[in-house]
Amino acid sequence: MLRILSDLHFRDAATRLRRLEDLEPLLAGVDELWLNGDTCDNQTGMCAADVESIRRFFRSRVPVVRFLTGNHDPDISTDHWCATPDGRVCATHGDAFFESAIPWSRQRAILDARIRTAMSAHPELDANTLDGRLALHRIACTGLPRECDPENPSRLHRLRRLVTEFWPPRQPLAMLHAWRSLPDRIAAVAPRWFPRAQVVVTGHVHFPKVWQRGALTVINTGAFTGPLGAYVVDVAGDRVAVHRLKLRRGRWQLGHLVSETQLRPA
Ligand SMILES: [Mn+2]
Repeated sequence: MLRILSDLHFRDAATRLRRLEDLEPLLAGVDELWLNGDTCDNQTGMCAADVESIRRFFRSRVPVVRFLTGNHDPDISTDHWCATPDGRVCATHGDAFFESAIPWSRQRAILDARIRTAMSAHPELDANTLDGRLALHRIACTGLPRECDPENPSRLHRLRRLVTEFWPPRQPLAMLHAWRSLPDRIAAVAPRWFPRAQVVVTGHVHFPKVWQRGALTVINTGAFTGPLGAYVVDVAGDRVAVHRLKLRRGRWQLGHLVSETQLRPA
């Protein structure tokens, strides 16, 4: 069985994932695991050995682990998206569907400038292709310092973070707009970017939800931070199941079934 998780934001003061060991109930019996970006924030206060210990944790428990990059861990690997061998299920963190990568961010202007710089430095990267867009975003996000220290657990700092995320109000509005427009954005590029996909899985916007757009199912797995919680996606044979994740006695487990998709023959 293939399992897909995203946005663990491990070590972030705002994540509900306290210890990686708390994920163990979700790793038992899994043949392949895709961690679909923002597994951690490796651009702020994390050394290479810290990231390596995260990799080791998952690799010692699951036979095949793919660490897909996100905007907060843009160089955790060189895998920016992946697909099952038949191409019917595809996953990428989600920033590729937005020209500005993180349109709701306070750092959007800085990020836009960094993306433009990356485009002039790498004219061979075409922002209209999946690989080109993702490569440009990863170059722009690598080394981008955060405004706040994600690991600082003090109340005052977390309050400051909350303010930087929700003020000015343009930000929460842009976040809502990004979330609402996500399935249509994916449906618009899927024929070119994921031509055989029946299911596209993303994270990034931190709002868990399943949408149907014609024959395409779009799944957002939410996040371990924030109030809205997370989904997990399981692919076994022709069945794609989405469950809510719940924390029970400090351990992460499958909650109720949210949706089920039967894949058509490839
Ligand atoms: Mn995230």
